[in-house]
Amino acid sequence: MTGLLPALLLAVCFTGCRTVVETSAGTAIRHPADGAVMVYVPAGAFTMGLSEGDAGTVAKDLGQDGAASLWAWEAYPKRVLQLDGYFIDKYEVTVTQWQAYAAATGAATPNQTERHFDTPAAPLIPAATISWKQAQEYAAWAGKVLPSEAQWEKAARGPDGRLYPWGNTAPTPDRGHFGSREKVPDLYALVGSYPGGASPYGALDMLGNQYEWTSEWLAPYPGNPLAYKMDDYTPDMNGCLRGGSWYHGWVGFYAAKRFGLPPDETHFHVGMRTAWLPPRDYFESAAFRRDRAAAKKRERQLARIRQSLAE
Ligand SMILES: [Ca+2]
Repeated sequence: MTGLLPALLLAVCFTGCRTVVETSAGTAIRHPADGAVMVYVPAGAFTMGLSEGDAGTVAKDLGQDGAASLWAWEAYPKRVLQLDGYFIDKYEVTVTQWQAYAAATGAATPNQTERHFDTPAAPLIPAATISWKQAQEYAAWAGKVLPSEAQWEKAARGPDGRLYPWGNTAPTPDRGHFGSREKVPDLYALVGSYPGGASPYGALDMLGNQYEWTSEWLAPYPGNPLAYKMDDYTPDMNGCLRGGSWYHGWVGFYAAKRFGLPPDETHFHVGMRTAWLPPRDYFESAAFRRDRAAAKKRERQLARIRQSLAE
């Protein structure tokens, strides 16, 4: 059967030898429900979390005194997990997407988002001031989910245990909306402004710009020898966010970074992105071909918008 499939499709044999057809890493689609460009993260193993050695390296890279300054104990231990394949938004959810959602459902519009509805930059402005519940409701409306922590982290760092989306070199200003170690930026950036920070799947702004809600409560990972350090703020007290933010600066710009906020709390540097598990047979369907073509078209539109804003 493999020989009959288009080149982009791969037949993969998993446990029990159920043959699953999927596409290659980073293949982009446009999701028909919310118009998001999404990239594919293939099934398979990835390395999650940090060793204490990794944490020391990250602390040095980020100019921090040590792993404790990063609260890096939240990311212990380092281990290998298996995940099914999924799509994840290439960009943080934007004001234009939130506007369509609000128009379709009557959902509340965060003030910070509403202010930007009419600007030409709206398709590139990250939606902000979103609570955990609002993020969950948006994802459900689109027929998607918030990424689990593992899905978020694999999308950010790929299968090979790298510390940052681009590899193992310290963050630099071309990799994300980081500001400097001495001064954070004054505001978010337009989504996708830092192609040099792309993850192995092409996802952008995984580090920096807005914080991104996951589907999970912040809790110690199984086997964490320093789990007691999280006793005061876990379990089921804080929803977990990922990726650091432009406002919180250089303590958060590593792929394994975790952060928590109470479910009802949000801030101007809190946004989201969604994940989607395609139905069985999606990759052999006309819908897949349609969504892939739509992604190419949408990327050209976004490039034109970006260019016109720069002129
Ligand atoms: Ca982000």
